[in-house]
Amino acid sequence: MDLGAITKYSALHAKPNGLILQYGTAGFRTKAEHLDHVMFRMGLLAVLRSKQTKSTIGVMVTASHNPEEDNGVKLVDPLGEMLAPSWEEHATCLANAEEQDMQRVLIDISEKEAVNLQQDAFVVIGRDTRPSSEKLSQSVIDGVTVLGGQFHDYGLLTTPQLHYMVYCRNTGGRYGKATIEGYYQKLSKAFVELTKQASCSGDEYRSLKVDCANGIGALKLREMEHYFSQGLSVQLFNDGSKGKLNHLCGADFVKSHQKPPQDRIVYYYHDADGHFHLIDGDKIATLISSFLKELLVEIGESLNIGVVQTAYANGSSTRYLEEVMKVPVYCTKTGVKHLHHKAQEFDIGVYFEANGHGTALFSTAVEMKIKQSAEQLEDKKRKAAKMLENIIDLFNQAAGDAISDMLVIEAILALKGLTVQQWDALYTDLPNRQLKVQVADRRVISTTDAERQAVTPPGLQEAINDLVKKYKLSRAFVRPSGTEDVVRVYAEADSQESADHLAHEVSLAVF
Ligand code: NG1
Repeated sequence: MDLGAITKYSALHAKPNGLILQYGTAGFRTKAEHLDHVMFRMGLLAVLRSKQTKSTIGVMVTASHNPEEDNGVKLVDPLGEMLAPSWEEHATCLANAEEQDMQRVLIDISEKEAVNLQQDAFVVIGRDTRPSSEKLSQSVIDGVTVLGGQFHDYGLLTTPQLHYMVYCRNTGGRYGKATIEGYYQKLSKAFVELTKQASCSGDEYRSLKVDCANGIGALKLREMEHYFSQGLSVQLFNDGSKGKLNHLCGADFVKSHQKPPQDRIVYYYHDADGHFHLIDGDKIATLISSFLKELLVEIGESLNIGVVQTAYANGSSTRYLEEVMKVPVYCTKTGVKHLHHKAQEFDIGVYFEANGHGTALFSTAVEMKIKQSAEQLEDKKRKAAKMLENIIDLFNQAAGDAISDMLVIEAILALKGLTVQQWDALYTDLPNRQLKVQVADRRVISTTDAERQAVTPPGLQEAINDLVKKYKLSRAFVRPSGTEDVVRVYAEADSQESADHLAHEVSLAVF
């Protein structure tokens, strides 16, 4: 380690005195102007993690659904997963070290993790379209180079695309080519193969209107459009040409306000009475897991499928999956890293957060078995195995990916001949309400049981229990957000009015 160079460069990315940040649900997030030092230091940390794992590590500069003025950064581990929890702690320590202590913390981490400093390091970097992102990703690069790491800057990418690149690079190209064309080609080839087998074709192909939240999705979907132009037509809304990022649009806005964006979103419709129907992550998990189960029955394979949700999953979806579809359901803490980890325990793990983040994971043994079946079986069984093989390719198994999920859903709807309304009718959501509450210090609230029970402050859980008892089919919980400075309140009950009242009453109990 060239300590002199680190000190010199660190001073150019100095930490504002006293600023404390935490590596949360999705890395660090706060106002962009407070993040320069964090970016530089995450560049340093990525090099250490790369040396330790002898693998390529990713650094993504984004604050996804947060307001445009915010920014953030997260590290991507070797198989495209989120950073390991012990390294999240190192990230928090490094980001919060005052200037004079930074070197010592860096050395402490290297020693604790037995990092061989002579080992080569390689880091790949991606960023979203926020005005602050380019400069901040330059600070990451400064951190990488000062510790002697090599890097490749992909520039503008969606987060799941960067996860895909990391996964490809660390699996010797078996998963796909680590280029943007490689990503587009892999997904579009699988999509075209799958939809060829749908009974409706030609003029009947579907046309989708996509809410791009005025962000990176617009850019990347536009690049990808011509790869699958046969079979699906997409029209982009909130494409960044006029509106502001995530302002009155985007999945988070639609899910938390339960109303349409100023323009459009993927998967909602208005019924004959003009009512708004959102098809959320829970419905997506249901569609996908039932389709995969049907294919397995067709092939004659009995594999273990599990669905992973969070406490925000609608109670009706959990009941439907368990009781009607007979699929086991598991609940984890919020944040895709927790769901991803749990989903890895199954032959086929389908995980979705209610807000639509998610994907399906297939064990290596399953992938091999299905490949063999697609070659060896006959007729209908072979067709089903081929379909499953393609659908496996269409999922981004490195991370939940809206573009890949959209193509999976479109292919399943086409193959099953289902309309969005028929899909939505699988079960009826219990009315629910989500609220954000501003408190002096959200860390006073701690939780257990996959965030469904509050442990502190004392008395809070008892108060919630008493409120919940007043309503039918009700459930409520509170937890501190890991991405915003708020406490989130969730309530569910037999009517919208009851869900609204319960959420309101619980939010008063939080103060
Ligand atoms: P927090 O702010 O920790 O609730 C939010 C979402 C998560 C996940 C992350 C990352 C809700 C209730 N929470 O986390 O599901 O998407 O952001 O973007 O939607």
